[in-house]
Amino acid sequence: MHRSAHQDTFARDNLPPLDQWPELVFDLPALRFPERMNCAHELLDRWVAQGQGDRGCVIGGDGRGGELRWTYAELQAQANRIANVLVNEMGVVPGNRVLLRGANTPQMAACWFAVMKAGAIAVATMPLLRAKELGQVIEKARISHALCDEALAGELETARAQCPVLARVCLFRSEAADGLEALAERQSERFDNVDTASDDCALIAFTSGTTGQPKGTMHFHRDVIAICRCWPVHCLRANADDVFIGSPPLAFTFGLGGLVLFPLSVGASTVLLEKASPDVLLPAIAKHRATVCFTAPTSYRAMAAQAASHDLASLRKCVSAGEALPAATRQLWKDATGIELIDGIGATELLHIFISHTEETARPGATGRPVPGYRARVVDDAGRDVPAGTVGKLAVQGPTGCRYLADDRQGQYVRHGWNLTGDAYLIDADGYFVYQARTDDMIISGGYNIAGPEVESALLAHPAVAECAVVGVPDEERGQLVKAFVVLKPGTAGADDEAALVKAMQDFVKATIAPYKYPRAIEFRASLPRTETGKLQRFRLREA
Ligand code: 3UK
Repeated sequence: MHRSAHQDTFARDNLPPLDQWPELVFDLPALRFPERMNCAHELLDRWVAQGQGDRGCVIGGDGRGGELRWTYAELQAQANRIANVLVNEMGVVPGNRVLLRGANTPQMAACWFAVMKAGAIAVATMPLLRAKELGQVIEKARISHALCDEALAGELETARAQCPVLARVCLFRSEAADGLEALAERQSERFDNVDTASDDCALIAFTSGTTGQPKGTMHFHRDVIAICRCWPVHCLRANADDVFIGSPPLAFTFGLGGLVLFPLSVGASTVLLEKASPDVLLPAIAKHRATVCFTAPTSYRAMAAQAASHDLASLRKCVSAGEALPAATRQLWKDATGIELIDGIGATELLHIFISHTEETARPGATGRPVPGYRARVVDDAGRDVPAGTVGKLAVQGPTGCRYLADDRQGQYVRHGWNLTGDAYLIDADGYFVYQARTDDMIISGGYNIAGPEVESALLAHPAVAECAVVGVPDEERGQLVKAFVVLKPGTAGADDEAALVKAMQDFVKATIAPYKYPRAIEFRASLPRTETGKLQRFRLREA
């Protein structure tokens, strides 16, 4: 490791032992990193230094119902002022952890860059987290400072009462005399970035995992740049004229990459929306003439149904991640907009997407092939490659990889130097990786292995199905029974005769995939339980 710029050595002290790290591979010329590197320079300051400071950079709400539009120079000035507040007013020293809490806004992005510039470590948290969960994160990452959107201050104040380690909180998007805007106003718009080592920790991202204590994943300055040089360059292929937009929170690395890092890495602009449900995202795409969209499969499905009433002609690239993309959803979006979705599997542990494809190489039902810079295999329990067409565990290596902050579960995610994502996959005859299920979501019924998402894909093609989830529920005779939870489209004909609808859906599935996979039980629901990152919470349906 290189000489750290961190005075507070907590992050380095709590990395997993080296022999538990995944093997890191830097196989592309673009992945040879210098010893010193601050990612804020690469993504933000560099453009201003190159005379591009007047280019549009970030657009979003100002917190008072108006709109902010910052150029690269303006975002830099704001980030510099906030970095000065962190250092001069709040006493942040390099290596301190700074909690960031807010909806997606320009000011939230400025705070993130300020933390990078100050050589501190950003811990962005999901807006919906409650005091109890915030407290776990604060304790686990020993967070001493926080920048928090005033609108979300309540839960943080409650958490703080239980967490003496959190010494200083400053509220942003605030009119208060001691609010961040007032403090930043008094600071210089110049700041000399802390000269971090490329392997100094830049962020700790907590997993959106649904069970147990949250896990913090540690990523370095060079990791932030590494992800910008892999998937965006080889799969997304955006450019400086693009306008990015989308829904994932910046606290979710899918959102951080897609809505901040990737646009800025190519000199493009980005629209940050505080709320980005399908009914908000659609008009926002039209209003901002957005060209690149990031959201989850279910959001594309919902937007496809309403696409005709919006002008989406500006869109040229649409990215789906977070959950498997059903072939039916890919088709719906293509029919509605003419756009072939780019699917990609990413993980918080690997920071971003590692298997994906371009529009030209998209294959319905498959996630794609390893992104240049990454390698992937499908292995059995002993870590040996399984033959093509056989389901096994996905194993990945690349320039980024899993390093849990002081966590025994490191050994579960990293085995023999490979990251095991917890996904069951197969590789088809052409080398495409085909998602099956989360390994713990595979259904074993009557001796058959059944992947819930495959049954979901089949059901989703039924005209009455808006959303669905398929899980295994305990069954005396079969071990597990395939059960579907279905949300009907509004105004479905025949919805009053449930038995007939169930039978029709079962027959529909049997006609599309192997009949033994059909859902023997179907329950209708008004909605399905999801995480803030849009993931289906299958465990909650199994418990029900
Ligand atoms: C699942 C997918 C099938 C898969 C993420 C893009 O989702 C992200 O990170 P998380 O840590 O979850 C990781 C897990 O989510 N998954 C994600 N994408 C897909 N399954 N097809 C997909 N396209 O189980 C994976 O192990 O929340 C996604 C970028 C950054 C991310 N953090």
